[in-house]
Amino acid sequence: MDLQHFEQLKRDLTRFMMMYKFALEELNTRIDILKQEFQYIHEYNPIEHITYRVKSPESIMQKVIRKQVPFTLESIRENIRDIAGMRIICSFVSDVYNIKEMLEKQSDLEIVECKDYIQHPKPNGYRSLHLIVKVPVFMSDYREKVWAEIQIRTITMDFWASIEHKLNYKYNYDIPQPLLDELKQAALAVAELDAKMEKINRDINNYKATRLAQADMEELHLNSERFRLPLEFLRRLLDSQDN
Ligand code: 0O2
Repeated sequence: MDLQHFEQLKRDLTRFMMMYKFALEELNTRIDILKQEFQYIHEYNPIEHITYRVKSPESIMQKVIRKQVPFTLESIRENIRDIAGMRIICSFVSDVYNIKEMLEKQSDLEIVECKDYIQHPKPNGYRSLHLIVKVPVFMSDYREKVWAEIQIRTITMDFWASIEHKLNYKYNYDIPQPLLDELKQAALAVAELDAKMEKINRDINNYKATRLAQADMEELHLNSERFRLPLEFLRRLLDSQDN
């Protein structure tokens, strides 16, 4: 290959990778707005943290070979749908589905596929919710829809997945059976912990709802003016009605 061709190819590749970077930045802005809006309205933040990455060329190549798709940029663009990858980590399982619902409401974000490994864990115990989406990226003279994968999971699911990933790396994807069994047990324990935390979350929400109702009772609204109503005042009035 001559130098001119090589430089052209490098330019094409840079442009190719750049689109995924832009798609992730676009997604990140959207998620950040959702997060802030949720915080304002519900005084609660469902997102612990977010990470994102553009898949490395090495990793793209391995996946192209594994999936046996043609080695052209067009084919890679169409067939490898997780070159742009975002991971959203939440505290509770209900948050995972709340975030999914919020994303579904964004009309220009196309959710093409949802892989629910929470309802249907992988045989090794892996749990997470994966959304395969098409993100609109606006360039100066055109708009492109870019494939991206959004993984949404709880802190504990993420902890399990990172340990399993490290072990696979260490054992070169040939983890000994006893360790695989232990990992599966750990995945079940994680699912149990998530269910317990979810119950605590429900209790906290119920408590908050009662407190809100109570706070409302403690105030009298007259047009734009608010008057504090001491509980004692209410109690005395109620007592006098009873007599
Ligand atoms: P990396 O390094 O995270 O990018 P498909 O694309 O549908 O043909 P694929 O890619 O197997 O097939 O889809 P799937 O099942 O949705 O998995 C995509 C990603 O989910 C993986 O990306 C991992 O990040 C994660 N994942 C899936 N299964 C497991 C698992 O058993 N353990 C862990 N730790 N992570 C998992 P990559 O490309 O494999 O790697």
